[in-house]
Amino acid sequence: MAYEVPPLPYDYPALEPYIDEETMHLHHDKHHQAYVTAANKALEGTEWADKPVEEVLQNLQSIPDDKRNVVRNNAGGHYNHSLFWEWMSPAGGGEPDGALREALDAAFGSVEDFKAKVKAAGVGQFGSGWSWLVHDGSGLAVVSTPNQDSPISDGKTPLLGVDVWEHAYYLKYHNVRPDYIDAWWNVVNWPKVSERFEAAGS
Ligand code: MN3
Repeated sequence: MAYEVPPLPYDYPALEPYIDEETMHLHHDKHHQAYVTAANKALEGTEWADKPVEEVLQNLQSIPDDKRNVVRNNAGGHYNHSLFWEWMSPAGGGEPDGALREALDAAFGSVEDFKAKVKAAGVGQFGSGWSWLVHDGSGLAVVSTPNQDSPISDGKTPLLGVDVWEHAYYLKYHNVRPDYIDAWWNVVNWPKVSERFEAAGS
């Protein structure tokens, strides 16, 4: 079945004032839709057309040469954004707790240190990309990727990701990516991060 943009799990203005309504409309309805449309077009008629997007991204080397880049970018865009909407919530913010908090403290020293690392990776990503908390099979790590490259293609499980493409913040934060990342923590859906952390078998 062709991919579809999942509905937002909250209303477009729900993340105000941190993420503005117009950005959410453009980001979800236009940008995410464009990735889905292009991914479906590229995969149509191939053996990968009906595969879960995770499986496609874990097997990019098997995608036909003439389609690999467009699939990497657009199936990646679909997967990353489908998660991104769920990593935010109008009830978000605050602090992680439970096993996730213990693991963040153990891996990074403190939640504050962890946030600083995610911010540094996001600010340091030249051009478009993402900053991530991943489980890399042995433990937690913060990594960045360019474009729509997803950690899942490198055998890592993304537990949390912040989109640092200009389309994610430019209307409200203009060129000031660090302010966007600082504000973004106010909408982070920690229970969703915990759920993925526990599912990663940590
Ligand atoms: Mn985006």
